[in-house]
Amino acid sequence: MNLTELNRIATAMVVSGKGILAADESSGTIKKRFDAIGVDSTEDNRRDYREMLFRSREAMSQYISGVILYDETIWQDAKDGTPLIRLIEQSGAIPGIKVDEGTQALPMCPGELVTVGLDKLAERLKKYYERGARFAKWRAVIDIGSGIPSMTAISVNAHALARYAALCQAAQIVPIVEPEVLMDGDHDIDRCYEVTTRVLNKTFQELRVQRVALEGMVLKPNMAISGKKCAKQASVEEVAEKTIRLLRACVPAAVPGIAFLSGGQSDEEATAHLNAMHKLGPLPWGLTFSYGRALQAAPQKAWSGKAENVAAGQTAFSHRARMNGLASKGEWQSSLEKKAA
Ligand code: 5MM
Repeated sequence: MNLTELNRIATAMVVSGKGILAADESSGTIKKRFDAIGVDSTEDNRRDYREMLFRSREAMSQYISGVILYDETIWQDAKDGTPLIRLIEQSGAIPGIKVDEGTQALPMCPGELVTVGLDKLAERLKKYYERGARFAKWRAVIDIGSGIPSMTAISVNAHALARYAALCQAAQIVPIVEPEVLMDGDHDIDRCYEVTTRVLNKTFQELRVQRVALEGMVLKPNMAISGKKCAKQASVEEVAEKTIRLLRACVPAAVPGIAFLSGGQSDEEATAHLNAMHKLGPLPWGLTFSYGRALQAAPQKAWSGKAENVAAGQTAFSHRARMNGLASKGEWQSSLEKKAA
């Protein structure tokens, strides 16, 4: 393992002013997204959509540091025969790959999930590296509800995340470690804070036990935020203050960077929260976005599966990427959204 090189890549992934495009929707998830805009989820449509994003010159070269791909996409060619992964490299962004194989029910723990995909992972990572992937992603899902999460669910998911991260580093690939505490419930921000603290502490304990080099990884956490169904929604300032307090307590400064998931926040909320956190610096790590929905909802709608809408889709993507790029420096203002509307 060349730790200097892993650290160089991890640092580039979280460079100020840029962030990560999470375009790694599995077949089931992209179908849901396409259903919402009335587009059939065919291989060609998935290719056309992602090609539109990766050919967005302004967004990709100025505001996107890396792209997380799904297995299908990393082997797919653009319409003109150029591999999609080469489009990403040509823009100056770093290609990455989702390597988990989704979730399964966790035995003995009703309602809880464990992420799978460790079998043969070493072989798969070798192939992805040869294809050009320089980082990977594995997402654990922790739900908050009555009597959950159990310590069992937190432990087995942390263990799997650390197993994955160690295998990545041995294959010279930077692991994005994503323990996502869902924001779907009716819990308040303090419950999210408490559960996320337990999840991050256990995750870093496992990473240490399994000898993962913290200097060669990126953390992708949720923010400390109210559940979507909670009657009392925390303000932007409270989310920023509690998230930074939580991360300072749980994430060692050796970690080069943190790139948030958006988790179901609206586009503008996700941007405003990241921006507000940068008002609370200086911070010991790079702090940016690794958004899926909060970067792609607008371009998906603008594109709607029509070739004549490609330019509109790219404009919408570039706008969201620029807004989040500014937020990653604490330079975003809501008036910039209105001007563009
Ligand atoms: C893009 O969505 C990713 C893949 O999800 P599935 O495996 O369920 O299809 C997801 O892991 C994503 O990378 C993160 O959750 C961040 O996305 P959001 O939409 O929460 O920003």
